[in-house]
Amino acid sequence: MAQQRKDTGRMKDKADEKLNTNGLSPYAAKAPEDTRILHGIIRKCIGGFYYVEAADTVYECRARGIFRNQGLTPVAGDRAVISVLPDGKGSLDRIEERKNSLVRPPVANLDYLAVVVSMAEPAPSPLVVDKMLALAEWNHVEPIVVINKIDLQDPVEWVRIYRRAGFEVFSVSARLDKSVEPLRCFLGGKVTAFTGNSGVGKSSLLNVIDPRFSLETGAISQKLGRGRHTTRSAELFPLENGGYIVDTPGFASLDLERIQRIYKEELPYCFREFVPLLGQCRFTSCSHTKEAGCAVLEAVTEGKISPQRHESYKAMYDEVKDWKTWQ
Ligand SMILES: Nc1nc2c(ncn2[C@@H]2O[C@H](COP(=O)(O)OP(=O)(O)O)[C@@H](O)[C@H]2O)c(=O)[nH]1
Ligand SMILES: [Mg+2]
Ligand SMILES: [Zn+2]
Repeated sequence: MAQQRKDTGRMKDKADEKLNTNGLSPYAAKAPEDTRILHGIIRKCIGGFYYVEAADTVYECRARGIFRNQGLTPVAGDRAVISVLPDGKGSLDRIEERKNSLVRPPVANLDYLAVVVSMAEPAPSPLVVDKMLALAEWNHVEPIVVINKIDLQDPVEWVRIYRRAGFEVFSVSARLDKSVEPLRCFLGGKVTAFTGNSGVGKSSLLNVIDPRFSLETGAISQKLGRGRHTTRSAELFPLENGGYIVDTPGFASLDLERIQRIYKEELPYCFREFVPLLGQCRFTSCSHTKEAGCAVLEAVTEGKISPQRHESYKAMYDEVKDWKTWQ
């Protein structure tokens, strides 16, 4: 209550400011005393409206012109300050500085990016997984690895590789509710986006994590067609045990050029198990792909770094090696 009164006061000051400059208060007809200033989180953006959850209510808000002027696009996950008029209409006034953000899906302030991979149907692609993990690292989002469909294939080797590399790993099956329990607990109170190839079971898993989701899975989502599915904007779904989940549509390609440029100088830092070794190679310009005296290659030989991870690194290095930071 005290907070509200204070904020209303600030609003009035703002109105007075305007009054001094153009002689007309923009709030004159809107009873500023009744405008409530609230802090919340953007749940989704649709058709120019922002749906902001604040004080247990979701308000439909229009963004102020200031965002367009600043070239800033608020996205789901943004912490927002809104003002709500007595009729319930809201305006998105400001967003807080972001802790991190992703371009695909457009979402901000993630605690985790859950990279989902299936042990079979479709068979797992190490390169796809490692690219997604690297993109998360590059964007300062903590990645976790979720290995699904363990009812079809033993995940032990994958679990070993990714735990060893330093990731939190969950092996689950959307067909075995109990297997999902540790993951469900882990996600409580956090904001997590799920990503991974189409068909790995993202939507199925989310439906197990929280049955209220009732997301379309498998055949149904295929039938709706790629167009509709991929253009859908990101949305934060609240979890029963606190926090939010973002289900993202599957992607067609993981072309770094189109998604996000990671330069060759930055790439080794996107493989977390390489980081402690960087600076220990014989040559300062070491690309960690073939050089003599490379500390990363030595670690691969000694079995400290997984060859599967290093193969992905080399493939990504090939993709980015000709990009120049000044281009
Ligand atoms: N055997 C098995 N099938 C699964 C599992 N999880 C999902 N599926 C199936 O895999 C297909 C794709 O699942 P879906 O959730 O739509 O994948 P998404 O594209 O990643 O959202 C569907 O036919 C699901 O029934 C699992 O753990 N085990
Ligand atoms: Mg899906
Ligand atoms: Zn090296």
